[in-house]
Amino acid sequence: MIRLSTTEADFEPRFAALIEQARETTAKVDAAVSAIIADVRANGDAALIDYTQRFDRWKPGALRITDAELAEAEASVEPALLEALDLAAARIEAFHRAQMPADLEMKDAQGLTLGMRWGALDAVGLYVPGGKAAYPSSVLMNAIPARVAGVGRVVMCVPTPDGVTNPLVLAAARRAGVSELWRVGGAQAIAAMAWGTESIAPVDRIAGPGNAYVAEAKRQVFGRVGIDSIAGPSEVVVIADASNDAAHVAMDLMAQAEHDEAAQSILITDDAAFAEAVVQAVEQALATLPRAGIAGESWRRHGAVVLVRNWDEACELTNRLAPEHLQIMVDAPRALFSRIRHAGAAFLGPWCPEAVGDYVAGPNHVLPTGRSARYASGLSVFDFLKRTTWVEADRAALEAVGPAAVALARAEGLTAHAESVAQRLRLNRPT
Ligand code: HSO
Ligand code: ZN
Repeated sequence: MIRLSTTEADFEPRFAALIEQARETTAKVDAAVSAIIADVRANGDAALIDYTQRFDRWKPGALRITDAELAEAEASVEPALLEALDLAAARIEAFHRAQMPADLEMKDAQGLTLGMRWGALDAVGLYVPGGKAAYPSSVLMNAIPARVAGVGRVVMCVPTPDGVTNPLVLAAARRAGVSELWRVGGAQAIAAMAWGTESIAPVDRIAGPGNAYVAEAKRQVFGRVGIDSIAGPSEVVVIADASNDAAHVAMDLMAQAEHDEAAQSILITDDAAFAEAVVQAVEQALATLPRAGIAGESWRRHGAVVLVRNWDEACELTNRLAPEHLQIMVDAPRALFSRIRHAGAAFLGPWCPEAVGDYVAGPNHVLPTGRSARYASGLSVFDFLKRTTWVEADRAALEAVGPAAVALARAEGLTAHAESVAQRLRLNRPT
């Protein structure tokens, strides 16, 4: 963890170094991944079964997870947990429904009618990691926006290490309206969804997090299908004044840190004593947290406490960090938020820990990491929609705008373009 203060002479280079700090060690797996994709394309289901035997250490009888298996998995989950899933699913659905955009139609002064129509993708594939990052909450966050957008076929692939699937992941898939579930993981799952096999029909877009192999596979199938962003390690910036409870702020920082050794938690405050109280509270939290190994490593390697003179500085530094998550715990948090231009998701006030957004608030928890909030946004219904624009013109409208099109087409040397307009207008041909 580093301590920075904007009053120090070397603040700028140290803050710049914090921003540039490399947090992900991406293994070089491109050759291995292209071999897997080629194998799946050539051998289909047989390749999928082969890789499951090799990587998940068991031989699946059938690749598809049946409705009966889903029901059985769900029956094994505690009712209180199913209720929590239901509450989360309902809230996520309501917020994403409210995002649905309206079509556009306008008639302009020249008499053309112009429009833009939204439509859903036909089929999407969701990748859900197995192992330590098998989050049921992420199943809801990926699948619900797709369903709300109107996607007809939502396919999900999930690895089954040693033949075991997390029943809560399956229960979440059922609630989120996933239409097909396949016990296939890794780069081979991405290849199967992009290219199709005998049993898995190809999809149009693939979303969802995964390990280095999955991320590389998504890169390699991009173009054949659309993909969502490639997620990096999680991060949070907490802007807090001294009126806050240091232990609460410390736990907010640790909530992010416990995701991954490469996660990053940063506190920005205007009070030196409060900063030290939070640092101490972090040490206390680390003494008790079951994931202290991961969280402590993240905090030591990438954590930071930044002391600022005022909230103007806090806003400027936050905009430079463009964090995935931002908590604003000061008086009148909305006023400060209005000056933030780059953040994936913001949580306002002392009663709004980021974890509430991870599970039950309603907005998506799949968010831009690694400063990509400068140009990207969190997952939403827009990831599963596309636009078709349209134009309607009658003779009068074509007479109004056609001559300019003819002039431009002739200037570009594209005679058929020019003629397709000119003949309709019965203009004179060029000699
Ligand atoms: N904070 C993570 C999402 C998550 N947290 C899932 C808990 N489960 C990335 O936004
Ligand atoms: Zn989280």
